[in-house]
Amino acid sequence: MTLDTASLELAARDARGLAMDAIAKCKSGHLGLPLGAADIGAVLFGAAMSYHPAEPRWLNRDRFVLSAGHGSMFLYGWLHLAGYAVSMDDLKNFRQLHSITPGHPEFHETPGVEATTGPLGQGVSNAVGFAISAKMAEARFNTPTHKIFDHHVIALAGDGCLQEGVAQEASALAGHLGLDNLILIYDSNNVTLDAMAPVTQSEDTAARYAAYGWEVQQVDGHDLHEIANAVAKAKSTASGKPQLVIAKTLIGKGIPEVSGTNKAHGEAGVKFVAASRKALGLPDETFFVSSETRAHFEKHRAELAAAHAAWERTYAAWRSANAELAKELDDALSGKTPDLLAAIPPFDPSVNIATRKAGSEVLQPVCAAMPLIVSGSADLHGSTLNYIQDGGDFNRTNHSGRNIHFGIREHAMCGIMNGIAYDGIFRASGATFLVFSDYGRPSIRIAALSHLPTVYIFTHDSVGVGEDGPTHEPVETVAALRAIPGLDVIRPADPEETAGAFAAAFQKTNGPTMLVLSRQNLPTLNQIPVATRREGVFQGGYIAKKETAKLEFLLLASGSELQHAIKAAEELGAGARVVSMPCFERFEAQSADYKESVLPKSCRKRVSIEAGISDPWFRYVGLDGKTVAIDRFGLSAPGNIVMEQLGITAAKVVEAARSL
Ligand SMILES: Cc1ncc(C[n+]2csc(CCOP(=O)(O)OP(=O)(O)O)c2C)c(N)n1
Repeated sequence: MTLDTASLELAARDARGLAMDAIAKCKSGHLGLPLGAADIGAVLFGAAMSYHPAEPRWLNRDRFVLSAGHGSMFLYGWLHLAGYAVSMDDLKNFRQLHSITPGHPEFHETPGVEATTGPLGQGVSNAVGFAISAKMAEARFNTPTHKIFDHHVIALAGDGCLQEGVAQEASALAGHLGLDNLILIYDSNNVTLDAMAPVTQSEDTAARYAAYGWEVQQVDGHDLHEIANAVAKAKSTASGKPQLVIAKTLIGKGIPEVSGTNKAHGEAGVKFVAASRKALGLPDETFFVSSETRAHFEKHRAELAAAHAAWERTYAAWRSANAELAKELDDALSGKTPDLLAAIPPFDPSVNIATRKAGSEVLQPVCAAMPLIVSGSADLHGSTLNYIQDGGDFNRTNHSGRNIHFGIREHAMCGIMNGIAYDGIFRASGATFLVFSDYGRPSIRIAALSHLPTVYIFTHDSVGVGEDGPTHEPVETVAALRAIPGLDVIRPADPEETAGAFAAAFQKTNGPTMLVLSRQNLPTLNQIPVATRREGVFQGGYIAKKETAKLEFLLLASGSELQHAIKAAEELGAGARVVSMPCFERFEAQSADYKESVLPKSCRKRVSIEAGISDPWFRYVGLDGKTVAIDRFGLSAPGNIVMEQLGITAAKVVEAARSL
């Protein structure tokens, strides 16, 4: 690659200036990375990466993930210079209300931002997800005549990201899967936040990644040629290995008073900005970009546009030769989903099966109707039962497989699912035991924040797990998940509610859904019509058994406890109504009239039953009502005995109702 080093050096200087000015203006942010990694940015955006600013979501662009999200001004500065719709005013509004330049990069907010990053390590797992998505897209959509996907995924991560467990899990899996389309650039500056990095790390990162099965290069992160050569080599590798480029950098380069130390990390360098700008040769005018830098990017954009246009021709030819595949891709990108309930046959009413088993049966027609769903498990497919029967396994030699074996890496699984979802082509679902959702929670939270339509098929949902005991019995878990804004938590009661739950989850395109499924068998609730159970889930709460006299009691339940509420209502008599509440979030989204029709305010004698902590239910039972719940950890014994011991019975509901 011939490199216009003079222009790129100037561009790096201008990017440093923009970061200094934006951070000085708002008096907050992180100077260290944007200054230290400016030369890397110049090579990536000014020469090495393939992208098209006029179409930020161009299908075959190289994906760039700033895993070290605290260095957000790095990304905003380079997106601006590259020609994305990030204006100088946007840079001036860094970290201000409703700006498109928020404190940390947020997906959906800024053109060119591929992922929400800031919680360290997440971006590395996202990048692995992007790389898996790319491999799957190549396998599914490329043909011998037309290659429409052949892009790379490039992530920039610091010491903090690489220290995090999620990155370690994801990196190990990337090596195992041989994701040679992934390039991780390690901004190795020997500094973290509190101190110099050696205070907290002494491992040999090159050896660690080599041991994971990566190819490792080391460069001077300020030498444009070295960086460019390393990226070019990484892009053209035939090793079948993911690529780590360790770039040795000076954090805060350009502000000598703080550079190379942990003082450079945040905004401490701001007070030296005026002198530093001068020393870099920047004029007094702030938010300055030289005409040479503008000219460089104009020329570069024209080259990129030519490459994009060439790809467009291939793409058009591919579309006309592969109408069905093109429609499949269009539907995926536009979030079009079929009517899934119509695709799921009704269950035999005589079965008594666990909702995880019902889920397994529902998943098959759902995946037939939506061919781009992928389903993974953290080494528990045998228990979570979310294996796509005719889907094959995704592995280093089969990129068409729809079942992903994540290994015992729950956090990485959830982060990788986010990466697949950011890419927007495949629908990511993943599974483990519900109690281990805590291991993936940071990524689940980001899926909700970023409106990603990920689907978690998490089983073994209560103390009904039984013999494995309290370590494996969720008690506070469902409540804690309900606390995440935008996450639909659906806990179905029987096979037909499970059908509704899966359909609702995969038809939702603007946020994640947690399916909470039982390990133990449950009765099929045939006294409620099939359509009521299925469609009731979409509304989140519905009348499962209507009173036949004046309304006296409202009994609310979710999942495996709905059977007890129904039994209790039979004992309490004609004035008792049972409300199934599989999903609080969906119920809250209904109209006030609908909610009132299900839970009339006039009825204050309310009892809830759920095999979990009582807290979430006070919202519905109010000050006058009672909860039948488990406000302690579980027990190691057969599940039915644990339930009985902890008072999750119809008798307790009757007792609570009669005490009101
Ligand atoms: C999960 C998580 N923990 C803590 C933080 C707070 N934090 C932000 S940056 C940082 C230090 C990062 O060090 P490094 O990756 O080396 O970045 P650099 O100092 O080079 O900018 C910390 C602890 C965070 N953003 N995410």
